Amino acid sequence: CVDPETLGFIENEYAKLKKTKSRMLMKKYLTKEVFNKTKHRITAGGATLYDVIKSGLANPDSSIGLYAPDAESYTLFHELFDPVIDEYHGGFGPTDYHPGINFGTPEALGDLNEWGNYVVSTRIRCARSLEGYPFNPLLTLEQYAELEQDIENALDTLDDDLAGYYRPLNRISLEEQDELLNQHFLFKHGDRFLEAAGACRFWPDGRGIFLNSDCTLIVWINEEDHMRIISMQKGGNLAEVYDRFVRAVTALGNRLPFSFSQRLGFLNFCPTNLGSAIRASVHVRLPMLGQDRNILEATADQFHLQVRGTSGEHSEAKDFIYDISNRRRLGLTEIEALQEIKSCSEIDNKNVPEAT
Ligand code: ADP
Ligand code: CIR
Repeated sequence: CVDPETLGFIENEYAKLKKTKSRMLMKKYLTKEVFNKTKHRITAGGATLYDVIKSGLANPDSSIGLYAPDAESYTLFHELFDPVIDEYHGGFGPTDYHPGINFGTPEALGDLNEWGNYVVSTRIRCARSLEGYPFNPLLTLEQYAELEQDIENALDTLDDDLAGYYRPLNRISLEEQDELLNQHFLFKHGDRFLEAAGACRFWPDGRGIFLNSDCTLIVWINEEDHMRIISMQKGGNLAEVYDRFVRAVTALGNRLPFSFSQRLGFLNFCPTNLGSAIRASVHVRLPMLGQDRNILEATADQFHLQVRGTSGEHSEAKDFIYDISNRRRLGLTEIEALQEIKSCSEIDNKNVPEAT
């Protein structure tokens, strides 16, 4: 049970939240009833309701506004997480179970540019956390170092086209970080949603990036999650990108104990990154549809797709290049998550104006 001082603080923050204008899902589902049920609780690792909602409290423009400081938060604060998860993943009720792992057949996905050169580049990533460790806000400096070492050891075993090397962030100059960011390889620094969630402590220690020799397999360590495993390349060859992704995730999963729950699949820091935790995205130039982002988002929504800008989440589109990806990651298998983006390319290719 939280102490009286913390409880008073949480009640005060909740009163402020009620007066704030925001469409975030955390606010929508943190009703008075849910608040009163959960405000006294604290996980074994020390996470309170305040820790769970503090990113949303600081950023009313959040879309979700909710993070799990540890795996236990998903069950201890289930009255709040369940409806947010249900809405974000497009129908995943409190008694639903994530299906088993099924990577399917990569070759069947083909090339998205079969009908014309619309897709600039293709990227598939998943989030993974390691069992036995909390997520970012509760990690100690020693745990950051342990995680970094264990993951680096596993990365060292990758071979053939997957082989590469790991670079700790604190040994990459700021100029080079900028260059890697502009190439869309490296994560950004100072994300205010993560900062407010308490996820950037000890930065840049414990963080880093692994790149294979042709920069088509990338692994981020301890950014938003313990691991982000990314396969990417120019063009629209979804089959090639996914094949590399599956091989890398499988090889690393054979070496590392990924945090997994029967109900919620792979467990990660943000409730959007559960289940398969896969985001398959294309950078695609949309000079017509992209003129009005609201219309584009409404259109994408019909196909369970999400729109981001050219530099990722919470960014603008440059030269009408948008990042379009599957929105749902939980309640569908890996190959079904890929089908979300694949089937969209098959809708009516003949009527889509070609990029110039
Ligand atoms: P994620 O949560 O998947 O890591 P972000 O929105 O934070 O996504 O984006 C991370 C980086 O990946 C950004 O630099 C973004 O521009 C880049 N990115 C995403 N999709 C693609 C793509 N299809 N091609 C090239 N870069 C991409
Ligand atoms: C937010 O709530 O907007 C941020 N914490 C990020 C949420 C995850 N991203 C997403 O669904 N686009």
